[in-house]
Amino acid sequence: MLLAGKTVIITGASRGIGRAAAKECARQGARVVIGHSGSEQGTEAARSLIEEIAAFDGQAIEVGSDAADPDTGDRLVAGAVNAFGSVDVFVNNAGICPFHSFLDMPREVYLKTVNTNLNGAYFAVQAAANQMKNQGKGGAIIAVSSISALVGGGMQTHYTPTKAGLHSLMQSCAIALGPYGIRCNSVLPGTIATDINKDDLADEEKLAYMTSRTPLGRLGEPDDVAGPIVFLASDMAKYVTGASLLVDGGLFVNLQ
Ligand code: NAD
Ligand code: RM4
Repeated sequence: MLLAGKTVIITGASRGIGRAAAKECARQGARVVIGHSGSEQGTEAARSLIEEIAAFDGQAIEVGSDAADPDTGDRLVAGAVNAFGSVDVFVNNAGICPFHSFLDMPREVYLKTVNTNLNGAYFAVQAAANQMKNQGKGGAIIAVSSISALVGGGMQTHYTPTKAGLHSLMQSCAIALGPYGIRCNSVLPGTIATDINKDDLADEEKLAYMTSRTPLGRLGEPDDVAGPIVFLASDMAKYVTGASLLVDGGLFVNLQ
């Protein structure tokens, strides 16, 4: 029960990495706020997650609000405070990666990616941090960045800068929020099989290539990222701030 008594907000928690993290946080005793886009599909998925969590006597609520909207952070914090009375952990996970070539990148695809992955995240982190500061007992903020914060990627010129941005945001927020006991870290997943890359990895050659580049010999699963998120959220990591944790099966270090 590493997170007993804590309230955890996770954005993009209706599926993929966010869903696995939400479930593990609840298993570890946290009360969870499931952030999702507010679409019909997102709402349905969030409700099914609440049921899964309730099945082991965990507590969760859902808040639907577009991650790109600068007001979403305020809505998530209000939802958490109304339901559970506090915000102790904020996990910024929502993200998109509509794979596209650079020279003909449509402006709207670029702007949607940056607004969803980074601009909305900035204001959400700010909202969560202000709530934690006002509570006066510290907290933990975790950004789901990526291995792509450190290296470039084909068809990802719009995406990798957002992941580098989140990584950098956590470093600077660690300085800004350290005096309030609020720790800020990022996890850098490698290639995790989820909806975000389902089409990209439907190409069997690409799938075999990414798998062969990974020393642990397999792609990641959402659950592989949940433990590291719980660790950074928990008091086990009480002196860890401004750090980033690769969760990539060794992909990053595998030059040759
Ligand atoms: P996913 O597509 O399964 O999940 C993305 C989540 O973000 C979903 O819950 C989705 O509803 C939510 N989301 C998307 N747009 C949103 C919006 N406008 N408003 C609110 N929510 C929105 O993919 P995933 O792999 O679980 O991605 C989660 C995070 O992990 C992303 O930030 C992604 O960049 C990051 N990541 C993924 C991988 C990977 O290989 N899968 C690797 C590194 C980092
Ligand atoms: C990650 C990384 C993965 C890719 C996903 C979409 O950050 O680049 O390889 O599949 O994004």
